[in-house]
Amino acid sequence: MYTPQPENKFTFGLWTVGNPGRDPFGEAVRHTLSPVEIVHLLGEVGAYGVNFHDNDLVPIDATAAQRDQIVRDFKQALADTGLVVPMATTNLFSDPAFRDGAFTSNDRHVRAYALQKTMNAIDLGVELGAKIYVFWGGREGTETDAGKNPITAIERSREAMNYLCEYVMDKGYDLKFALEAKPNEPRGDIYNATTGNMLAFIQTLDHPNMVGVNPEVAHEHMAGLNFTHQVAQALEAGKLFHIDLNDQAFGRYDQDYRFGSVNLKSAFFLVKLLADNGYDGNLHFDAHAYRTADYDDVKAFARGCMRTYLILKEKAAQFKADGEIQALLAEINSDDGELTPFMGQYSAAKAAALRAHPFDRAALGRRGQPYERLDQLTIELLLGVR
Ligand code: GCO
Ligand code: MN
Ligand code: MN
Repeated sequence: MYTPQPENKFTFGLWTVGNPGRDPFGEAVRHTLSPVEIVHLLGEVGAYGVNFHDNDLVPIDATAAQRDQIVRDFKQALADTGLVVPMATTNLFSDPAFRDGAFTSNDRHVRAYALQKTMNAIDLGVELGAKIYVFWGGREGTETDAGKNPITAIERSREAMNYLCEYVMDKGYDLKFALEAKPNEPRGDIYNATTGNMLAFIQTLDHPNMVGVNPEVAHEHMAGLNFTHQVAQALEAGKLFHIDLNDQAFGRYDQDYRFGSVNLKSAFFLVKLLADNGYDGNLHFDAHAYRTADYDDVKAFARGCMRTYLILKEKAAQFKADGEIQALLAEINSDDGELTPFMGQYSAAKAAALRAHPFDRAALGRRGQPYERLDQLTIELLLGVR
């Protein structure tokens, strides 16, 4: 049953299952896997695709000849396993050069280097088949606002995005950008902290149609937000180009847990939203196995992400087919149609009719909604007793 299929478009980054378990308090606990080994591991667990930062694949100091050899080996691993590369991205946060950000750095040389590095990384991603290019501004932020002007930061971000959109057009690449927000970590504060910020920012770009968002569960939870609502706004705007799935307890450090492992109910509403609205993009698990895991347990982690998604998808279908739940929803949304003619598209005549309509405000306030019953049915469905 819950076996991942290519059409599910489940993907993992090289940096996810390949994470050796280093954290700010301790060293790596797992040996480092090569990109080729990671592709084989992902093939074994049934993933559809593998994503990477430029330097997950090609070390930052590699020579041109080393790069070509690495890319050849990687392509061979893709051919051997049937995996594809749907998304690529740039590491603009690990190297010390980016300690004060990349596109928003106060140092023009760093900003220019970030553009150069990204153009190279775009070429690499496109060569391997990527159609989506993610921008996560890991170090685009501050610890103190004394040193950086937040308005200048917005202007610099816009200049970089416009430049890179033009680069993609100039090269004739079939590539879209997906901007990923995060409120903090590794910086004290990161600019464009939420998906909502990103959606507003995109509309100010020269080529807004090329640019959408890549919301991540953990990032919106770190900001204390309802992830499903953030994703709904992106979907409604036609801007959900990619999604990063993982899990995260509210109020904690950046945890990157297995999808659905902490907030099962919100994970259900997310999967339901994506299913109900026909999202057919990649489902990328940007998560890490517990530091206690060995590579067998890492495989269990990866399988668990996909399995939970598929189980929740089945639960969403069950929700739709559940007579009692649907009857309650029909009751909740019942409408006698009486006021339809006064609403929708404005006209002076409608407004006049609406203003003349007598409302029984007290009666409106007496009407309750059976949300307790509906929510309990949802919980019982999730607990498997319906
Ligand atoms: C994080 C981010 C990253 C990005 C990745 C792709 O919290 O570190 O989620 O994993 O998604 O850099 O751009
Ligand atoms: Mn993250
Ligand atoms: Mn992410």
